[in-house]
Amino acid sequence: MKPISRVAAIHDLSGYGRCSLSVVYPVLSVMGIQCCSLPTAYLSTHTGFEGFTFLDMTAEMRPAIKHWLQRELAFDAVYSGFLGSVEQIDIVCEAIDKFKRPGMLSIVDPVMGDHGVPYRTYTPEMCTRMSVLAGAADILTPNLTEAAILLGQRYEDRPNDETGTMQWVEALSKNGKRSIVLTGITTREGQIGAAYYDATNNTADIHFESFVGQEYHGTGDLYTSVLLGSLLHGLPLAGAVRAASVFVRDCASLTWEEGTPMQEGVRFEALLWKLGQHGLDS
Ligand code: PXL
Repeated sequence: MKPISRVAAIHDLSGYGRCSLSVVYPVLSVMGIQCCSLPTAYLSTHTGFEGFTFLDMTAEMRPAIKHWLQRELAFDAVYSGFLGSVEQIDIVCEAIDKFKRPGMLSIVDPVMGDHGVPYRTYTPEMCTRMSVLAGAADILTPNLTEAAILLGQRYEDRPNDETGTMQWVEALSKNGKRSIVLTGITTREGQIGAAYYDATNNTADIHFESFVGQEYHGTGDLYTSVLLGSLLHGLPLAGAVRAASVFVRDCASLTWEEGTPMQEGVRFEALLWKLGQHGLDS
């Protein structure tokens, strides 16, 4: 049997609302991957609900990393998402640096906002500094809002055709130095796409799936978790993009049919078994 892959997952824990660790953990686990969490914050719900509580975990993070290093834990990937303070950007950079070893993947989801609007806890300083963390990533998975912030462009000036989209992907890749998966591409009627560049084999394309109903909270976390799980199972980036796109489409479709409100996130639980098949196959 293949040795188990292990991921250091640096995200918030939102008690209610299906995002971040509440999504990352089940997805990686069902894919047969060990998930070790380093929570950036605890929130009663994600930031899309009124009145959420927010406990910043910054003070706990360096001691936790130190302990992991003392234990000589080795990770196949360091995977970061929603961060709770500007200092955490440096902490994640340090973690990537300290856990770096041949074959270790750093995958950074530069979570900052959606539809041109930063999330409520993200300060302008955090958004500016996020480009430092992006610089440490082997794979960066922004949506169009985050891509605009990283490129210093206005969201209103986002590309509206495939040529322009690929120019943004190229600019994000810093001359082909890192792989990019740019999500939420809506250049085709009734479809949603992910534009990608694979720095390991210099290939780029856009993968489209049918767009069902509406967008849901936490789909970015679901998407990147399936992407990472697939990569750790040995799929090339193109195959991982396909796997993540198909799974998120299936979950969104089920959620739409059930009429679940968008704040609740996508109903992935009912379909997790599909990812389990993938884990057992390899
Ligand atoms: O899915 C991104 C995300 C992660 N964590 C928190 C959020 C959001 C998006 O709203 O609020 C707390």
